Amino acid sequence: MSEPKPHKSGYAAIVGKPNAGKSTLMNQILGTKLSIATHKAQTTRHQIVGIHSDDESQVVFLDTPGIINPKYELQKAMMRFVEKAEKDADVILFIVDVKDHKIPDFAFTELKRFHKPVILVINKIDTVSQDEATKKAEVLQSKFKFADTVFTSALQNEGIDTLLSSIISRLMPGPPFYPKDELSEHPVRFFASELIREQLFLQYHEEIPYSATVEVIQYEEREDLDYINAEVIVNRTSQKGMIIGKGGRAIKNLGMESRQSIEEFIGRKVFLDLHVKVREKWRNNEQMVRNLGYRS
Ligand SMILES: Nc1nc2c(ncn2[C@@H]2O[C@H](COP(=O)(O)OP(=O)(O)OP(=O)(O)O)[C@@H](O)[C@H]2O)c(=O)[nH]1
Ligand SMILES: [Mg+2]
Repeated sequence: MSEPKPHKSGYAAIVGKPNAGKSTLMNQILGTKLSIATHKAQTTRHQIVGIHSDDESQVVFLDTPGIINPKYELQKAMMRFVEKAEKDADVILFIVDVKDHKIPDFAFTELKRFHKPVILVINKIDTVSQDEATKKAEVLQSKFKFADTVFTSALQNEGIDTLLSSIISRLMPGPPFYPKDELSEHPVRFFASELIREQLFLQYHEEIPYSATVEVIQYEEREDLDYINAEVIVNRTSQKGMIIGKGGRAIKNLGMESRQSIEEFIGRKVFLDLHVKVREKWRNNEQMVRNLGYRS
């Protein structure tokens, strides 16, 4: 009789440029929408933990903000999350949009610092021919010694199983870090604030989503519903009016869509009390950025 395989566990950091599909990929692996994902770049601002378990393994995924050259304190905090995830990881997934021809050299310099196995994930293969995807991989392979290359469409669930096997094959034997039925470690109020932020990205334009953040002031599980009191915080007074909109129409819509998506996420009725507050230049203030939950 053959020996049973030892249980394996470890951390996998998902890194790459904004909009490469990191959050969509993690959601697809987990089979649930845990990390907000939109068509706009820089949607993710934190390190989002997503846990994939089966009988023989547990992979703790760390979704991260897209790698950028930070210009203000919020972006600096976002890059600290990326660095922390890379430090904590056993395996790094470097995800690239197959159509993105501008991968900066500093991305490879960063990867080299950690001396960890890096899997190249060529994503969005549904948008190009196979030939084009292969060529893209060859160009990137000439710049860094990847442990493996996997082709995926996070959106259409292609290549996901292959990627998972590649990650697990690189993990060491070890017990699970979390109970096997756990999907994440963030409190429900965090997800509520993220889902409101997702609606800010979907419903507002230009600087607004990038200037705003959301703070849940009160979260109360009542008998019949969850009561949530949340604040949308903006950078400048003029942005407050834009969030509210003519006759309060915009914020009404924001509240309605946010409530529905939170209800879908928690599977319970929600009462959402939403307000707007101005905190002058919060984005540029290290202390305020930290106090608003962006600390690693
Ligand atoms: N066609 C196609 N689109 C994809 C694929 N994966 C992700 N997308 C889309 O790309 C956009 C960005 O996806 P996200 O998952 O938010 O990307 P991200 O890398 O997490 O972005 P940031 O959090 O901003 O760094 C969304 O509109 C996704 O639907 C894919 O495989 N194919
Ligand atoms: Mg993301």
